[in-house]
Amino acid sequence: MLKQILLSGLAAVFLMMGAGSAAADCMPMPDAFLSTAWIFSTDATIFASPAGSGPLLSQAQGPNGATVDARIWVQVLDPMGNPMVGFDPTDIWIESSSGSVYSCLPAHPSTPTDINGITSFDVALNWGGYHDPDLGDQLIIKICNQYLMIPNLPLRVVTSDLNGDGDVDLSDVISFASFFLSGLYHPSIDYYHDGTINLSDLVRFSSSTNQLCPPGF
Ligand SMILES: [Ca+2]
Ligand SMILES: [Ca+2]
Repeated sequence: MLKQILLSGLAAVFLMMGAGSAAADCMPMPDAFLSTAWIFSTDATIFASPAGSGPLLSQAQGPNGATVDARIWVQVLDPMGNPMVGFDPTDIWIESSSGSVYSCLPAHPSTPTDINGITSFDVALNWGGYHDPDLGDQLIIKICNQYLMIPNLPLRVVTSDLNGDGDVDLSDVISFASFFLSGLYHPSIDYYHDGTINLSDLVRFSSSTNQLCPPGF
Protein backbone atom coordinates (compact mmCIF):
# COMPACT_ATOMS: atom_id res chain seq x y z
CA MET A 1 0.00 0.00 0.00
CA LEU A 2 2.80 2.34 1.01
CA LYS A 3 4.59 1.50 -2.22
CA GLN A 4 1.47 2.37 -4.23
CA ILE A 5 1.15 5.71 -2.43
CA LEU A 6 4.81 6.50 -3.10
CA LEU A 7 4.48 5.58 -6.79
CA SER A 8 1.33 7.70 -7.11
CA GLY A 9 3.11 10.61 -5.49
CA LEU A 10 6.10 10.26 -7.80
CA ALA A 11 3.81 10.07 -10.84
CA ALA A 12 2.10 13.29 -9.74
CA VAL A 13 5.47 15.00 -9.33
CA PHE A 14 6.57 13.91 -12.82
CA LEU A 15 3.30 15.15 -14.30
CA MET A 16 3.77 18.52 -12.59
CA MET A 17 7.35 18.68 -13.87
CA GLY A 18 6.11 17.88 -17.38
CA ALA A 19 3.47 20.57 -17.19
CA GLY A 20 6.07 23.06 -16.08
CA SER A 21 8.44 22.31 -18.94
CA ALA A 22 5.67 22.29 -21.54
CA ALA A 23 4.26 25.59 -20.23
CA ALA A 24 0.75 26.09 -18.97
CA ASP A 25 -0.29 27.42 -22.40
CA CYS A 26 0.18 23.94 -23.81
CA MET A 27 -2.61 22.60 -21.60
CA PRO A 28 -4.76 21.88 -23.52
CA MET A 29 -2.41 21.21 -26.40
CA PRO A 30 -3.24 23.43 -29.40
CA ASP A 31 -4.56 21.50 -32.37
CA ALA A 32 -1.85 21.09 -35.03
CA PHE A 33 -4.40 20.48 -37.79
CA LEU A 34 -6.84 23.28 -36.94
CA SER A 35 -4.21 25.87 -36.03
CA THR A 36 -2.65 27.49 -39.07
CA ALA A 37 -0.04 29.97 -40.37
CA TRP A 38 0.19 32.14 -43.45
CA ILE A 39 2.00 34.99 -45.18
CA PHE A 40 0.06 37.60 -47.15
CA SER A 41 2.79 38.15 -49.76
CA THR A 42 3.15 35.43 -52.39
CA ASP A 43 6.89 35.55 -53.16
CA ALA A 44 9.14 37.07 -50.52
CA THR A 45 12.83 36.93 -49.71
CA ILE A 46 14.46 38.00 -46.47
CA PHE A 47 18.13 38.59 -45.71
CA ALA A 48 19.32 37.01 -42.46
CA SER A 49 22.63 36.73 -40.62
CA PRO A 50 23.91 34.89 -37.53
CA ALA A 51 23.58 38.01 -35.38
CA GLY A 52 20.14 38.84 -36.76
CA SER A 53 21.16 42.14 -38.32
CA GLY A 54 18.93 41.77 -41.37
CA PRO A 55 15.54 43.43 -41.91
CA LEU A 56 12.37 42.50 -40.08
CA LEU A 57 10.03 40.11 -41.89
CA SER A 58 7.69 43.05 -42.52
CA GLN A 59 10.53 44.59 -44.56
CA ALA A 60 11.16 41.62 -46.86
CA GLN A 61 11.48 41.96 -50.63
CA GLY A 62 9.51 40.72 -53.61
CA PRO A 63 11.12 39.44 -56.84
CA ASN A 64 11.71 42.95 -58.17
CA GLY A 65 13.21 44.38 -55.02
CA ALA A 66 10.06 46.08 -53.76
CA THR A 67 9.45 45.90 -50.03
CA VAL A 68 6.80 43.33 -49.12
CA ASP A 69 5.32 42.41 -45.78
CA ALA A 70 6.31 38.80 -45.09
CA ARG A 71 5.20 38.64 -41.49
CA ILE A 72 4.20 35.10 -40.62
CA TRP A 73 0.74 35.07 -39.10
CA VAL A 74 -0.33 32.26 -36.82
CA GLN A 75 -3.74 31.35 -35.46
CA VAL A 76 -3.71 29.08 -32.44
CA LEU A 77 -6.84 26.97 -31.99
CA ASP A 78 -7.67 24.37 -29.39
CA PRO A 79 -8.98 20.89 -30.32
CA MET A 80 -12.53 22.29 -30.32
CA GLY A 81 -11.56 24.95 -32.87
CA ASN A 82 -11.74 27.77 -30.33
CA PRO A 83 -9.11 30.56 -30.38
CA MET A 84 -6.49 30.26 -27.66
CA VAL A 85 -6.34 33.85 -26.42
CA GLY A 86 -3.24 35.35 -24.81
CA PHE A 87 -1.13 32.35 -25.85
CA ASP A 88 2.52 32.62 -24.80
CA PRO A 89 4.59 33.55 -27.92
CA THR A 90 7.62 31.67 -26.58
CA ASP A 91 5.71 28.43 -27.22
CA ILE A 92 5.55 29.29 -30.94
CA TRP A 93 8.62 29.29 -33.18
CA ILE A 94 9.97 28.82 -36.72
CA GLU A 95 12.23 26.08 -38.04
CA SER A 96 13.26 24.96 -41.50
CA SER A 97 12.86 21.51 -43.00
CA SER A 98 16.15 21.95 -44.82
CA GLY A 99 19.39 20.70 -43.36
CA SER A 100 21.23 23.48 -45.16
CA VAL A 101 20.06 26.22 -42.80
CA TYR A 102 20.18 26.70 -39.06
CA SER A 103 18.70 29.06 -36.54
CA CYS A 104 21.00 30.47 -33.85
CA LEU A 105 18.07 31.55 -31.72
CA PRO A 106 14.44 30.47 -31.98
CA ALA A 107 12.31 33.20 -33.51
CA HIS A 108 9.03 33.86 -31.71
CA PRO A 109 6.02 36.07 -32.42
CA SER A 110 6.19 39.57 -31.00
CA THR A 111 3.06 39.38 -28.86
CA PRO A 112 0.69 36.86 -27.27
CA THR A 113 -2.30 35.82 -29.40
CA ASP A 114 -5.24 38.23 -29.64
CA ILE A 115 -8.94 37.60 -29.09
CA ASN A 116 -9.01 35.55 -32.31
CA GLY A 117 -6.00 33.47 -31.29
CA ILE A 118 -3.85 35.31 -33.85
CA THR A 119 -0.32 36.69 -33.56
CA SER A 120 2.55 37.28 -35.97
CA PHE A 121 6.31 37.01 -36.33
CA ASP A 122 7.93 40.32 -37.22
CA VAL A 123 11.53 39.54 -36.42
CA ALA A 124 14.99 39.62 -37.97
CA LEU A 125 16.14 36.01 -38.27
CA ASN A 126 19.37 34.74 -36.65
CA TRP A 127 19.93 32.28 -39.46
CA GLY A 128 22.74 30.90 -41.56
CA GLY A 129 22.79 28.72 -44.67
CA TYR A 130 20.34 28.91 -47.54
CA HIS A 131 16.62 28.22 -47.55
CA ASP A 132 14.65 28.10 -50.79
CA PRO A 133 11.00 27.02 -50.97
CA ASP A 134 11.44 26.44 -54.71
CA LEU A 135 13.90 23.66 -53.84
CA GLY A 136 11.50 22.04 -51.42
CA ASP A 137 12.74 23.70 -48.23
CA GLN A 138 9.79 24.29 -45.99
CA LEU A 139 9.37 26.70 -43.14
CA ILE A 140 7.96 24.84 -40.19
CA ILE A 141 5.88 26.51 -37.52
CA LYS A 142 5.93 24.72 -34.22
CA ILE A 143 3.53 25.29 -31.35
CA CYS A 144 4.33 23.51 -28.09
CA ASN A 145 6.91 21.50 -30.06
CA GLN A 146 4.38 20.08 -32.54
CA TYR A 147 4.38 20.89 -36.26
CA LEU A 148 1.50 22.79 -37.79
CA MET A 149 0.08 21.01 -40.83
CA ILE A 150 0.26 23.92 -43.25
CA PRO A 151 1.09 24.48 -46.94
CA ASN A 152 4.61 25.66 -47.76
CA LEU A 153 5.09 29.31 -46.87
CA PRO A 154 6.42 31.37 -49.81
CA LEU A 155 9.41 32.86 -47.99
CA ARG A 156 13.05 32.47 -49.07
CA VAL A 157 15.82 33.11 -46.50
CA VAL A 158 19.22 34.15 -47.85
CA THR A 159 22.06 34.48 -45.37
CA SER A 160 25.62 35.69 -45.31
CA ASP A 161 26.81 32.52 -43.57
CA LEU A 162 27.03 30.73 -46.88
CA ASN A 163 28.56 27.52 -45.57
CA GLY A 164 26.19 27.43 -42.60
CA ASP A 165 28.78 26.90 -39.86
CA GLY A 166 27.64 29.60 -37.42
CA ASP A 167 29.76 32.56 -38.46
CA VAL A 168 30.57 34.84 -41.38
CA ASP A 169 34.28 34.45 -41.84
CA LEU A 170 36.91 34.09 -44.55
CA SER A 171 35.32 30.92 -45.95
CA ASP A 172 32.11 32.83 -46.59
CA VAL A 173 34.00 35.78 -48.05
CA ILE A 174 35.70 33.43 -50.52
CA SER A 175 32.37 31.85 -51.49
CA PHE A 176 30.71 35.23 -51.85
CA ALA A 177 33.57 36.58 -53.95
CA SER A 178 33.45 33.52 -56.18
CA PHE A 179 29.76 33.98 -56.88
CA PHE A 180 30.00 37.76 -57.09
CA LEU A 181 32.90 37.82 -59.53
CA SER A 182 31.52 35.04 -61.72
CA GLY A 183 29.09 37.48 -63.30
CA LEU A 184 26.36 34.85 -63.03
CA TYR A 185 23.16 35.25 -61.10
CA HIS A 186 23.23 33.20 -57.93
CA PRO A 187 20.11 33.51 -55.77
CA SER A 188 21.92 32.66 -52.54
CA ILE A 189 23.80 35.99 -52.64
CA ASP A 190 20.94 38.14 -53.95
CA TYR A 191 20.76 39.67 -50.48
CA TYR A 192 19.12 42.86 -51.69
CA HIS A 193 16.62 40.75 -53.56
CA ASP A 194 16.03 42.42 -56.91
CA GLY A 195 17.02 39.72 -59.39
CA THR A 196 20.53 41.03 -60.00
CA ILE A 197 23.86 40.74 -58.20
CA ASN A 198 25.46 44.10 -57.65
CA LEU A 199 26.81 46.55 -55.09
CA SER A 200 23.63 46.43 -52.99
CA ASP A 201 24.24 42.74 -52.30
CA LEU A 202 27.89 43.37 -51.46
CA VAL A 203 26.85 46.05 -48.96
CA ARG A 204 24.53 43.65 -47.15
CA PHE A 205 27.13 40.89 -47.10
CA SER A 206 29.83 43.25 -45.83
CA SER A 207 27.57 44.51 -43.06
CA SER A 208 27.52 41.06 -41.47
CA THR A 209 31.11 39.85 -41.87
CA ASN A 210 32.68 38.56 -38.65
CA GLN A 211 29.27 37.94 -37.12
CA LEU A 212 28.73 34.94 -34.87
CA CYS A 213 25.67 33.29 -33.49
CA PRO A 214 24.82 34.81 -30.10
CA PRO A 215 26.14 32.90 -27.04
CA GLY A 216 24.29 29.68 -26.37
CA PHE A 217 24.11 28.47 -29.97
CA1 LIG B 1 30.40 30.53 -42.28
CA1 LIG C 1 20.48 42.03 -55.65
